[in-house]
Amino acid sequence: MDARPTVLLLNGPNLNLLGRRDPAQYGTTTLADIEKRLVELGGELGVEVVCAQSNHEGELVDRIHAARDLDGVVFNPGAYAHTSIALRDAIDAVPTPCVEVHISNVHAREPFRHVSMTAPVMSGCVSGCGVHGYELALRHVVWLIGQNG
Ligand code: DHK
Repeated sequence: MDARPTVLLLNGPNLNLLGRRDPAQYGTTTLADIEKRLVELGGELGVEVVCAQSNHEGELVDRIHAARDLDGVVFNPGAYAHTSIALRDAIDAVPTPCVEVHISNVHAREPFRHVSMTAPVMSGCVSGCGVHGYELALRHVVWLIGQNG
């Protein structure tokens, strides 16, 4: 039986296109590469990383609700970070620590990206560190699990 804590790596809309989408902003690493690396890093840090991506707000809400039974979440909500009160409320409703990731520096981009609906209910935020931000977020989630456990 696997008693390791479980962390969900969740990616929102358009992040399935990573590697092909606007490489100047998001780089050339694919989502499959990121997921593989996080599963590997999770192994090194003693957690199991499970991965999901959806382009649909309601499905992301359902994934966050289901994360109630998990130990942590690393979440890039994509554009929904800037618009979704539903996702904000879902994260707020679930006690599992959730860390927000943005690959790009959203504060250096268009004004509509400067606001995050979800950030105030997150256990931390990483923005502008490229895909390395996912690793930073996972390390922070694992640290939080250690604090809470
Ligand atoms: C990803 C997106 O899809 C955008 O809508 C956000 C974020 C930024 C990122 O940097 O990972 O504005």
